Amino acid sequence: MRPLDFERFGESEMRERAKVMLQRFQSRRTVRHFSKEPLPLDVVREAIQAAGTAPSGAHKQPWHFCLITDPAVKAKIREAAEKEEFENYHGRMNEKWLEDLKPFGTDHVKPHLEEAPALIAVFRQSWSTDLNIPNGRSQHYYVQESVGIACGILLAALHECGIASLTHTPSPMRFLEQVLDRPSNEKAFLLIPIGYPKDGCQVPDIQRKRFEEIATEFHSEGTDNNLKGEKLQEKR
Ligand code: IYR
Repeated sequence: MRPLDFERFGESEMRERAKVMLQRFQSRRTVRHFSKEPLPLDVVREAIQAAGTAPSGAHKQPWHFCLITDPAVKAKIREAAEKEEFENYHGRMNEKWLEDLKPFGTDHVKPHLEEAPALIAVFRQSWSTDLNIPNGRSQHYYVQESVGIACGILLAALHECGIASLTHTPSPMRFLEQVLDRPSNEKAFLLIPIGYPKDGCQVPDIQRKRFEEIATEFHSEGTDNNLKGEKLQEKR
């Protein structure tokens, strides 16, 4: 154990930061049309390093990130992803699912897997090698949760640095383990094309749920915690 380094802000600074923070998050959009322009990879590496700060079960850090710019590897990934996605869009996904996807205009053709200047393939590790323990295998815990959080941080970090991303889930994703020659303890988790949006890039006109729709609060009677927005401002 060592003392925590924690930066404590005054409440007005917290509110200012919260406003700026929320505006930044609200402006993040999933992008499906990328410019071929290359990215500064040092920036991408820092975003991956930020993803690696995610909390994880027993601090096992059960993730691995492959950063791919090689056109030959991207082409292989596109070919394999389109093969799986063809099956998905032509039989594996049911009517309702296809209907739900219509507004997003997706299909099995995935040009972004080659056009995006880089792909990040995220792998989850169900265990790792540790020669200091009897069977040489270190168990991992809450792997899905941990890697999910790391991916959330990755998307936020990329956005913060001005890089657009697409969370792509070709399914099944086993081909990524083969194409990228990953060890047997790793399973593909998410494929994230990244880059700058293509000129004139369009995105679906979606609305995000309001706070009241996504949150329920529980507070005791007669505390400030029961006051919302304007009333709280009045009181202060
Ligand atoms: N994995 C497919 C299908 C797909 C599924 C959902 I749910 C989406 O939100 C988007 C796409 C694809 O990537 O096209």
